[in-house]
Amino acid sequence: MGGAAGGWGALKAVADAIRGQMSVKQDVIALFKVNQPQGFDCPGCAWPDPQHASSFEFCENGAKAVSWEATSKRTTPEFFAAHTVTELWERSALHLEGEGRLTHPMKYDAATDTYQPIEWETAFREIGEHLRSYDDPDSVEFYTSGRASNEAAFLWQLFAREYGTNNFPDCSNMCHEPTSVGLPESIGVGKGTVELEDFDHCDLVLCIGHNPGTNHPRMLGTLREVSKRGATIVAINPLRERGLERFTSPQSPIEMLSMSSTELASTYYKVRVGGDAAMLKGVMKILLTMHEEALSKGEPGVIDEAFITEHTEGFDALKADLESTDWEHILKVSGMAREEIQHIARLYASAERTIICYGMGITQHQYGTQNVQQIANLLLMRGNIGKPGAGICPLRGHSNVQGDRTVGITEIPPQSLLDGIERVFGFRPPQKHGHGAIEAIKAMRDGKAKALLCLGGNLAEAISDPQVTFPAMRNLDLVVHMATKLNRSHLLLGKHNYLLPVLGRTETDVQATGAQSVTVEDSMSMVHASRGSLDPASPHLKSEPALVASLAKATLPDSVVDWSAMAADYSRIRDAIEAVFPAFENFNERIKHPGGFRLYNAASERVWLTPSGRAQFKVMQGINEDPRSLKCHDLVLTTLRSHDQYNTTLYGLNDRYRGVTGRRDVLFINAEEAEKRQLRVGDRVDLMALDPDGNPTSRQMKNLTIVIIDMAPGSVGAYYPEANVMVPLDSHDTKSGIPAYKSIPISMKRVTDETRTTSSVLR
Ligand SMILES: Nc1nc2c(c(=O)[nH]1)N[C@H]1C(S)=C(S)[C@@H](COP(=O)(O)OP(=O)(O)OC[C@H]3O[C@@H](n4cnc5c(=O)[nH]c(N)nc54)[C@H](O)[C@@H]3O)O[C@H]1N2
Ligand SMILES: Nc1nc2c(c(=O)[nH]1)N[C@H]1C(S)=C(S)[C@@H](COP(=O)(O)OP(=O)(O)OC[C@H]3O[C@@H](n4cnc5c(=O)[nH]c(N)nc54)[C@H](O)[C@@H]3O)O[C@H]1N2
Ligand SMILES: [Mo]
Repeated sequence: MGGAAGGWGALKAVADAIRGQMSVKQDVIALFKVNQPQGFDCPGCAWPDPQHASSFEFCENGAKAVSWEATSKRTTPEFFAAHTVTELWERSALHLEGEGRLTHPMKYDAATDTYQPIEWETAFREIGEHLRSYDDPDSVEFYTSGRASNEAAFLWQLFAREYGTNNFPDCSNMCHEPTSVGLPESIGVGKGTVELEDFDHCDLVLCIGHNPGTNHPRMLGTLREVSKRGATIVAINPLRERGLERFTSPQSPIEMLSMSSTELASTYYKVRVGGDAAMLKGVMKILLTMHEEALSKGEPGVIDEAFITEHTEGFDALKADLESTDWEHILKVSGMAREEIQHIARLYASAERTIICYGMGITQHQYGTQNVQQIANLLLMRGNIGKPGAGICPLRGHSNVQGDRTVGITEIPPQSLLDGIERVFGFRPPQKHGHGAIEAIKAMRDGKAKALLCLGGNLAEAISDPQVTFPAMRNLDLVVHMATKLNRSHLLLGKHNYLLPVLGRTETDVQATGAQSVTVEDSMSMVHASRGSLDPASPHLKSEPALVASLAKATLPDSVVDWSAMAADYSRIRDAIEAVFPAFENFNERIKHPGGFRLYNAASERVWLTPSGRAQFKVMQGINEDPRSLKCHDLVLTTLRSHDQYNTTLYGLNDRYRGVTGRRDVLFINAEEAEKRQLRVGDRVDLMALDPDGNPTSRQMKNLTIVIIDMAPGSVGAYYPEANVMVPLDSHDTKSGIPAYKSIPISMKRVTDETRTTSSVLR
């Protein structure tokens, strides 16, 4: 611990990761082409690239993601022949993916309990036959993880819709769904409104509930520039995250050599887990008071009344809600002092241009959608949307999770999408809403779902409640995974199981008309091309678009879509995307421009695509983000990513900035809370999840080791995905359905020698 984020430590960490996973020659070529005009899009995160970057933007975790994919290790048919699925199930996530890239299409053989190689054509034919045998297309679930390119995702949704369903559970349901649901109601678009350039002009950046040092490391470069320019950065997070405090830039030789670093957040506030809405309401309440006081002294007010009158609706209702919220309640739920909230309000009131960035700390709550809307309220109060240097900035997760939504991966299809598909392809897609991730698991649990097809990801481990999810998946008739590496989802067997290997971003993709590029959309609506340069991990791999097209052809013999033509030439897929979505006008031309192009974002232009044509202040009932845990009590558990992980992919067992090495079986807690319970570093505890009445349930995490960390009172943290055993399937946002991964009421018990059991978490 102790040092700044980035710097030499980051370089060493990359070197360590690379040594284990790939040969040096390839890595140099690969890394230098990441996020370059001619290179491939970094699979690490969705932070945009500076438009005119001529040199390679270094990022430790991007380099890890690339080396993980470009590894020389292989999970071959020989490997599968040597290990039964029962045996593999006992292995950790680290060891499953650690075997390297999948090389052959495989089918599960129950007699030997192993995956066996299968010819591609046989696999397609069999899967097609299974899919045609089901009476109800809504008994099939089409899952998408956010690495899929626009081209793959577009074909995927087209296939599912021609097959007859809108069942699109996807990783977005577990990630930024509150943004996709909340922001359209507030500002008429379900995306962020800022561009990278806005960071050159802002006076204030509020970073709420995200951890860029680990999850969006390239953002630190941007924050560093903001800080050097003298603008203010405020972090609001239950945990003091090293990466948000200071940063040594690997791009800056001077900082590297002098071992100095740039201070990032000038102020760091530790909000209680689940206390953001209370904090935001507190800030807005103070703004109201400041405004009245200023006006009474004849000074200009701090609320932008002209903007509110011209552009918005609902301000009076918001005001009434804020006035009726009492301070005692705000301070209790936020865990912050009134002076701290006042300080944030003053900084905000004196900044001409403010950007608010947020991540999973805001979205993954029972009121995640309302949380997002409180952020929009705060920005709208001072006209901070739709002007340079200001706006809302949700940090998307997977590198193309936003693009997948844009090109049609949604269980709630808008009319324009359905009309577009009918206009272009001549078939009428189903209108009925389909399943999101939670609904899909419930359909499997209840025996209503027959088949699950996954375009990437690791749904079983990513979603809440493995106690329900694992057996639910074993109920299926057909399971098809398209993946780069082996993970636990692939070992949850239905009756018929196929594991199909795909090309990764880093690899060349050659189809009938030659080498292909795909496209992705970053967090700021920039769409650009991505072209791999490494040799494929195996000659038997298929690209995702080609694989989806083959599945569609095998399933829909009377299809009206020319799948072969699109798979042979991805520019034909882009033509189709453009025809369905007018925002992609001139698509193939515009991606030739280095850096790509920005999709039209109405809210950025102060055009509000809400029913009334105005931005909406949205009132949230109460201030507790997790109303079902209102009765609680002392401790709320949040779930976190370590520095050595990419979602359910574990690169290793270290969490460098938080000072954890070699293990994941830890519980983060602050010194005072530990002391209250007479716990010291290294002591062991069992956690019990509480029901809404505060009674312990059978959901437990056993034998976690105490790690003392600078963290808000009443808050504790453990790692995702292990902590998902603590989250019931029905604990989710009432509006968007996102699992409430980030506020789990718990109690804990010290482990003594008599009560000690083995931890299920890696150590
Ligand atoms: N290296 C790496 N990069 C990644 C990923 C990865 O796993 N590894 N995952 C990708 C994906 S899919 C996503 S969605 C993003 C995730 O990126 P983040 O949004 O940064 O994700 P998390 O690590 O889940 O949590 C973020 C922060 O929320 C804080 N937090 C927890 N509970 C609360 C709360 O109640 N309130 C507030 N204000 N804060 C809280 C935690 O302390 C933590 O610092 O990153 C993407 N990039
Ligand atoms: N408790 C808790 N749970 C959470 C979260 C949390 O913060 N806390 N975060 C949630 C979030 S934000 C998300 S996004 C989800 C993540 O959910 P997912 O997106 O489903 O999960 P990943 O772990 O990203 O998926 C990893 C797998 O993707 C496959 N893969 C990798 N690259 C490719 C590729 O290029 N193509 C294909 N076809 N496959 C590929 C590999 O086989 C790898 O094993 O988890 C959610 N779950
Ligand atoms: Mo995510």
